[in-house]
Amino acid sequence: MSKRKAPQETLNEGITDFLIELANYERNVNRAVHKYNAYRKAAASISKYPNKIKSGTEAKKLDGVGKTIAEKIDEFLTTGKLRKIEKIRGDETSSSINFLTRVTGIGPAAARKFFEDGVKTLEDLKNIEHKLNHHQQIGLKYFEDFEKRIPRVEMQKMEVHILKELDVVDPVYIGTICGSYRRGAESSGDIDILLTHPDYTSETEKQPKLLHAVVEHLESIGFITETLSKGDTKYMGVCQMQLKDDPEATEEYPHRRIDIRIIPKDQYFCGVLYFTGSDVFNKHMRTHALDMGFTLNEYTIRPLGVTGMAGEPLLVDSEKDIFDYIQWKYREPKDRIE
Ligand code: DCT
Ligand code: MG
Repeated sequence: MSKRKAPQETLNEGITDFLIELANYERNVNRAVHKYNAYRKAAASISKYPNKIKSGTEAKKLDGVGKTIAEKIDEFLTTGKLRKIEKIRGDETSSSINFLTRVTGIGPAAARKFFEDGVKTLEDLKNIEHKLNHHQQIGLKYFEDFEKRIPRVEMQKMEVHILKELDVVDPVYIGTICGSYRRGAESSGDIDILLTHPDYTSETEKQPKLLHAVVEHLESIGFITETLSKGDTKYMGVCQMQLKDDPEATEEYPHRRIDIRIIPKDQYFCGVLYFTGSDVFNKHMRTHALDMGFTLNEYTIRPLGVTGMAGEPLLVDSEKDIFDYIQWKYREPKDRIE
C-alpha cells in the first residue's frame, strides 16, 4: 500500500488537491477514518467530472459531495484558498504528525507518539534511529526515494523484468501487477504484485514456499534489496531496477516499495479485483454487492442468506463474473476510480 496518492491532473485539481490534503489530515492527525473516506470519495467523484466546477451547488450534485464540502468549494472558488487548510499547515502538531506518517512503517498512532516524545523531523528520527523498528529504519533510509512516484515507463520495465524472472522460477506461476499501474496511471506509488500457482487453492494448505521461492529469486538477482516483512502469503519489501537490466538507463534508479501476495488459484480474480482498486472504487463496489445480497472481499464473493449469513463462495473465473453476480456493468480497470 502506498503512502501518498498521485496529485490529480484534472480540470478541478485545485479542489481535489485540497480534499486529499484534508483527507490525509483526518486520517493521520485525527485518526478519523470515516472522514478520510468521505473526502477521498468526494475527490474521486470530482476528478471524474468533465466540467470545471463553478460553485459548491454545482459540485453538490455529485456523489459524495455534501453540504460541508460544497461550502468549502465555494470558499476555495471565491478566495483561492481555504482557512482550514491554512490553519492545519500552520499548526505544528498537525504538520509534524502529518510529516512523520510519510515515513513507511510510521502510522498515525506511532507518529503521534514520536511527536509527544519531541521527535518531529527527519533529523530527530535519525537521532533516535536505534529506537525505530526495522521497517521504520528502512523507511527513514529511503525516505527521499519513497517520496518519488514511479513513472509508468519504469513500471513497464519492472513488469517485463519481474514476469520474466517469475518464469525462471516456475513457468506455471501467474503474476499480475495490480494497483494504480493496472488502472493505467501515469505514475504509481509502489508495485503491487499478485501471484498464483496451480498447486495452491483454497482447498490445499498454505504454501509459503511458493511465495518465498519468488522473493528469494528476486533477491538473488539483486532486484529485491530489503525486506520489511515476510509472511506466508504477503511479502513487503524494497526493490530497484538495475542498470545491467536496462541498457538505455543513464543514471541509477530510485529504490521502490514492492508488495507481493500469493493467492489461491480459485480466489485469484477476487484478489486481482481488490488489489487493482482504487480503494474508493472497492468500497463502492462492496456496498453495491451488499445491496444486491452478496458479500465481497479480497478472497471471495458469497451470497447472503435471509438471516444475513454468508453462504458458500461462488465460482469465479474472471473479474467480469464478479460484476455479473451483482448485476453491474463491467468496468475496465482504467474506469475504476470511484
Ligand atoms: N486497497 C483497498 N483499500 C485500502 C488500501 C488498498 O482497497 N485501504 C486496494 C486498492 C488498491 C490496492 O489495494 C493497492 O493499494 P495502494 O498501493 O495504496 O493504491 P494504488 O491505487 O496502487 O495507488 P498508488 O499509485 O498510490 O500506489
Ligand atoms: Mg499501489
